Amino acid sequence: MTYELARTHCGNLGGYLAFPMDDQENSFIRQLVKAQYAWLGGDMIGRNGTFLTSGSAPEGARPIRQTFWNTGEPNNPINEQCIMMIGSGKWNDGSCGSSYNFVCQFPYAGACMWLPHPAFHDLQCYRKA
Ligand SMILES: [Ca+2]
Repeated sequence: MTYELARTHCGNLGGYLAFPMDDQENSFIRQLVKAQYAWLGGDMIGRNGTFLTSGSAPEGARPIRQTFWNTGEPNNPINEQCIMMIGSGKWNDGSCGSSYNFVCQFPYAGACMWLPHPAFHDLQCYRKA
């Protein structure tokens, strides 16, 4: 899905597009998406060059504490305003309209029991500790 569709989809499930706030969470999401590209819940849409978390989290948009940009990234604030994880677990600023896998994060226990949703087999579940 595109970034916005992934974000909306996670919201409709009662969660939000997962965003790692530290190395442990980044490694965890990397394990879920394996070597595939995946959207993370961070973007600079409507902002002037500042990446924040997506704002779909219960806390709203938050500053990004720790970044894991790949070498040379972020490199395109005009056309690449959404954060994605590449296979290595590093981040890239990607084009928001591109379709990638994604991980939904849920702020409550038990959310993963019926996931992945059969209609969205790319969807992974991340139950926040
Ligand atoms: Ca880029």
